[in-house]
This record gives sequence, structure tokens and C-alpha cells, in this order.
Amino acid sequence: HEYDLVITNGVCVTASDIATYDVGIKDKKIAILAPSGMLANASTKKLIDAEGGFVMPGGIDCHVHLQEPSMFGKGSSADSYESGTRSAIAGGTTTIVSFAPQQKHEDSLLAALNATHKLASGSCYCDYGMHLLVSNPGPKAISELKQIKEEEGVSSLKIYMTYTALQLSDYQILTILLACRENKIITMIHAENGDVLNWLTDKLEEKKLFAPKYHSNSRPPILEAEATNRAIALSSLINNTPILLVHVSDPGATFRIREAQTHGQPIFAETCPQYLFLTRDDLDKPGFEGAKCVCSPPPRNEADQKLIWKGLRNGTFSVLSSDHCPFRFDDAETGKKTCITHEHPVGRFKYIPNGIPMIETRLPATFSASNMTVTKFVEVTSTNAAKLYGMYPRKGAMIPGVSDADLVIWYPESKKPNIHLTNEMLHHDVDYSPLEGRHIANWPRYTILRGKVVWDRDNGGIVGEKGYGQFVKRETATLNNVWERVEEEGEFDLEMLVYLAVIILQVARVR
Ligand code: DUC
Ligand code: ZN
Ligand code: ZN
Ligand code: ZN
Repeated sequence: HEYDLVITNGVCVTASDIATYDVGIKDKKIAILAPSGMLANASTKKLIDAEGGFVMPGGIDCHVHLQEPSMFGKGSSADSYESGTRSAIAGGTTTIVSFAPQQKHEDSLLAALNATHKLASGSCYCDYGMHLLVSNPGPKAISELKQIKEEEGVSSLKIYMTYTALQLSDYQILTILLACRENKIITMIHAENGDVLNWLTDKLEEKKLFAPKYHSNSRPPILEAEATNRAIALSSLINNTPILLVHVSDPGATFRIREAQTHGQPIFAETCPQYLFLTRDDLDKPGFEGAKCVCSPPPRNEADQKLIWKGLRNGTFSVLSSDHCPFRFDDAETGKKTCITHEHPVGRFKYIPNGIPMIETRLPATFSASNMTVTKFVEVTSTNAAKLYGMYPRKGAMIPGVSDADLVIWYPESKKPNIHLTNEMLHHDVDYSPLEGRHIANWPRYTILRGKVVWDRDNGGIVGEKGYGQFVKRETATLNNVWERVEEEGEFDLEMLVYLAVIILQVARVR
């Protein structure tokens, strides 16, 4: 056979183009894009007729929590690497990047990485990379970053400005930014002011305001905007070291990011479907149902949603990730989402684990909303993630001879499934979906990972195998030539820092 797989009659979409092509796949790579119909009779082991449906690079979801210990002090992960990646392929995602968490009492990052490799290895249905999650940036951790980047294939890490178990001081953040600059590692920042939200939480508790909706009151937009502004300021102090603000929900934070980008600062931003599809009203459902939509930052309001969509369309946000952070709603174990226990018989929002499942619904819900062009959709759900996290063009593209044959094929307009979502349709191990009952117009019909059909919605569903997913060693980010721009800024001179800081403050005052 000339090909292992041929896809005929598809409308191919990349981040830049839409065109009808037949796709020939050989040895796990895209081998050829041929004029439509030309490969219909080619010699191939398998033929898929896309019937006019879109064919695009598989989804890349670079913000996924799986099998993490209970870092936020509450809840335990409902999804393993197995169930989480199974859910990913059923929703058209072919690569995830999850977190390898370092706990505060651990000094090594390499140990954290190896421990997470043990959990993931042999268990995954899709390809996967890992970010380090740094909670203790001591000298040992910092000294390991070079090896982590150059040998372990990890070119990004995440830090938190909130959560007692994770929160870093500005001092520690500066230490990380400097080390990341030297090693060309992207720093992902969870920007919420932890001290402010702890204070507000205590005030709400004093007034016995325990219901899930008060999660939103404990985290008003200003504490996200403040922390976002502070993160950008810290990046500028380290001579404009690239950062990525994760899960941005608030227009105030978005405007600050946009402004920094306009001034040429290497500030990237991510948003998530929860900020496109959920609002504070979803936290205010009868009983404890609102807990099903508790995530951090919290869902905002409809006007905010519109601005987040706009930020995706206009490029303020480079990536749309799921922030899949799975907890069971109702479970005999401690840590269930209801957080109703012997100890806390009414359940209190401060004990609700923060996070919702979204790994499988990210692509179908966003695609179905039709709020952006289909090329933009590919850009923010796949291609930009590949570029930002050092996987492009092996991932996130359809370049013959170069790109892995990771594809998602959608139903054509005439065969759209028009689903009303139920949790039973999903493949995670969570017992609910925050999108339960929502109308979803289209769904990935096939998911293909390195040339192998792993999801065939009409014939078998999950047809891939556990363990076929491989670890992806990642390289330096290429999005917007970010590190070349950093190099142009020249060596970072610590001795100049005090002087520079004075200038920055003066400029800020003039503005
Ligand atoms: N931050 C995340 O990135 N995920 C879940 C919880 C949180 O606060
Ligand atoms: Zn976070
Ligand atoms: Zn997260
Ligand atoms: Zn409907």
C-alpha cells in the first residue's frame, strides 16, 4: 500500500487556510495533501470519506490537571491519566500538556517530573507533555531547570499567586522569571491575589455566607486584574521575560494584557471555555448544584463573556485551553465536590475543590458556538499551543513530511449530530458536566493520532488503545518569535535593575 490512511472529500483547515484536499498518511505522518478526489482510489490500508466535513489538526490542550495530589487543600483528582486522555480523544484532542506538581516540602523538580512520568507512562490514549508546577523555587529546583529544559523536554512551568500550598511571593516569582529567561522556559502564571481572597473568604464565613455562589464574591474581578498587572510588572522588571497568564476570566485583566502587548511586551494569555459558557448564575443553582461550576477564577457575567470571546478573536488570547481539573460531585470519599461532610454538614464554598471537567467538551462546545472563524478556531485550540509550548510543526499543523498525522474530522453540515449534552456521553471519570443539557451542534466524528483512528463516533467510539499515547519532548517556544525578541533586548544586567526600575516607575507615572 502506498498509504496507511487516506482521507478523501475533506475541507482541510489550518490556522491560516481553508481548502479542499485529500490527505494521504504514511508512517504516522501527513505524507501528502492532494487535490480533492485525487486519492479516492489510491492504494491505502484504510480510507475515510469525510463527506465534506472539516479536517483539521487535532486539538492541543495545554492546561490539564490529572492525578495531582490535593494541592489546593481539598478534593482528589477524579481522572487518572487513563480516563483523562480517553476523554480527550473523544473530544478531538490529540495532545495534552498536564502538570508535574512539586510540593512545598520537596526541593527537587526532577523528582516531581519523574513521579508524574510514572503515573502517565503506558496509561495514555493521547500524546502528552508536562509542565512543571513549581511551589518551592529554592536553589536546587532552580539549578535543575537547565536539565529540565534541555534534556527532559519541558519548556514551560506554572506558578501560583494564590493557594496556601502553592502561593509564591513576588520575591520568589522574580527568582523564577530570571531563571526561566536564562533557560528559555515559558512561565505560566495563575494570577489571583491570594491574600485578598483569603481575607474576603473569612469575612464571608463570619457572616455565614457559605453557599457556592459566594465563591464568586470571594474572588472579585479586581483581585485577578491586580495580580495580572503585578505579574506583568514583574516580567518587565526582568527585562521583559515572557509570561503566559493562564485562565483569564476578567475584562479588566484582559485590557491590561492587551495594553502590555501593544507596548511590545511578551505577554501571552490563555482563556478557557468556562469563561465563554458559564456565568455566576450557574453557581446559584438550588441546593449544592452550584458547586458543579466552581472553578478559579470564577465564572463572571454575560457582558464579560462577550469580551472574552472578543479577546480570542482579536488575538489577545493566544490559546483556549480546558483547565480540566476533575473532581466528583458526589462520592463517598472525602474531597467530594459537595464538601458536605460530618465536619461541615452545610457544606461551605471554601471547601469546594476549584475546578471543572472540560477536556472533552472544549472543542465541540467552542466549535458549535460559531463565534469565530474556523481558521481562528484551529489557531487558538491547536496551532498556537504547539508554537507556544515548543511542539510546532510536528504538532498543530498539516505539513507533509513534517507533521504528525494528528487530525480531527467533523461531521458535515448535513450530518451534524445536534447533541443535548449529558454526562453519560462523556468519557471522563467525573460524575457530572458543567455543560449538562447544553445544545452542541457538532462533534468530532473521527480523531486520528499519528495515523491511527482512535475515536470513531459512529463505529465503536473509543477505538484507540491505552498506552498508544507517547510523551512529547518539547522545545523552545516559537510563537511570535518570542525568544528571538528577548535576545534582541540583550543580556539581562542585574546591576542595571535598580536603575531600570526607577525608569519604569517614572514612565508609569507619566502615563
Ligand atoms: N487553577 C488551575 O489552574 N486549575 C484549577 C484550579 C486553579 O485554581
Ligand atoms: Zn490556575
Ligand atoms: Zn489549571
Ligand atoms: Zn437544541
